[in-house]
Amino acid sequence: DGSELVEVNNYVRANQIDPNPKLFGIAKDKNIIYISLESLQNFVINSEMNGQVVTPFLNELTKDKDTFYFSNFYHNTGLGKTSDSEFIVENSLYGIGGGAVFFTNSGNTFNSFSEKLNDNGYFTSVMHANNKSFWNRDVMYKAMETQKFYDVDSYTIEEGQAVNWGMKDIPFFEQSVDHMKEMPQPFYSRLITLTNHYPFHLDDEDMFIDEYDSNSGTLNRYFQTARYMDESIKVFFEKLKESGVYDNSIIVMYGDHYGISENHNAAMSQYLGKEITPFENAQLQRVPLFIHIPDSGIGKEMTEVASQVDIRPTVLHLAGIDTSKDMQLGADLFSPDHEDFAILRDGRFVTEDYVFAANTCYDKMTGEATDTEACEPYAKRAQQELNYSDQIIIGDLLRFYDDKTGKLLTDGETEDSKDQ
Ligand code: GP9
Ligand code: MN
Repeated sequence: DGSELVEVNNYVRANQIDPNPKLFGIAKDKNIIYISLESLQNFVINSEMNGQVVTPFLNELTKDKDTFYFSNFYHNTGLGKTSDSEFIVENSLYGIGGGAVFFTNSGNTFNSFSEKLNDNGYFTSVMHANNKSFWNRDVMYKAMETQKFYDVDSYTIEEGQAVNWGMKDIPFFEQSVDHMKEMPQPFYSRLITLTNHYPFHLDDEDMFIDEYDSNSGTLNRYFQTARYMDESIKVFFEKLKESGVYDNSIIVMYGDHYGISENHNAAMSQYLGKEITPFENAQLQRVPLFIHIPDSGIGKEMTEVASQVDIRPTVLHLAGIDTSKDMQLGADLFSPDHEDFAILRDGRFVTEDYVFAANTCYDKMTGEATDTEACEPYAKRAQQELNYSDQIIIGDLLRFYDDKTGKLLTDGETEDSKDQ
């Protein structure tokens, strides 16, 4: 009957922090473009592989005056992979533990990012050149009130423009900009890339660097597809500038989840020149986050520990949209009060000083196991937060929450019954 929501609400309100007043509304009424960077892990950023730069364009952005680059940013995804990352950035909740929330809870009530933007005059969409029902996207997007899904049928795939899972990212981005030119503004669109996906195959003409030389073909090819992704983003920025849409937009790009699993630890260890301990594996769950605000001149590298649940409040605040009544578990990354804390879906977590993995508390500076007690208070909170997220989703608790007023509807009313 919604009474579980009382405790969840108390937790959310107790952890709520104020936005940074200097940045609140800095991107008001601008288009918001999200780019989901398929399988892109942070270890390739500002790195070389056998003397070859892997992500030259993104590397420039890490130093760009209009770009915030978050270098200690973690994904929160579980079995739902890309779809989990979509769920997380839309709702600032975690996916569910044992499956993909896009399949298990697509009938729920949500107070999504898209819904908030709709309410603030935005046209909202997702662009992804795959079958619309993959990951149950068509159904879930309706539940999250995304107004349009530009799926594979919105793209023309010419001879030579598909590889691996489908349409190559470069033509995908080119055609996506053409769609953007037709959209009512301001718009929010989430572009989901595809080429840098396991098993990381490319046509010869798209290989801009050589393969790596480990015993893992997967890791060897990953550097090449990551390099291709970098090129595709460069093309996207160029096209967007030509179209005129760029000047009135902000661009938020994030890695969706890891690309290289633990099955490739030996090869990873060869590349990184160190053993892949549980500590290192947790650190490999970092994905890049870029927030690009054209002509702002305020960009810099941000080193706070953060994760995907933080994107929703951060971007809404940049757009000047209040989230103080929202049932969200992330926090504004620009708030002076943002806490260094990232919770992974499997219960691992990272703080300013510690990494907790394989039931071991690691000292972050040394990577050595330390006293478990140091991690204990955080471990409780990590479990609690994941539990609250699960409760909200499994109990479909947002039915009982009026996000306009912050009122809990615990007496038999629901969001739907109220509107009738
Ligand atoms: C499929 C794409 C890849 O449409 O988003 O999904 P993933 O396997 O990464 O979850
Ligand atoms: Mn993915």
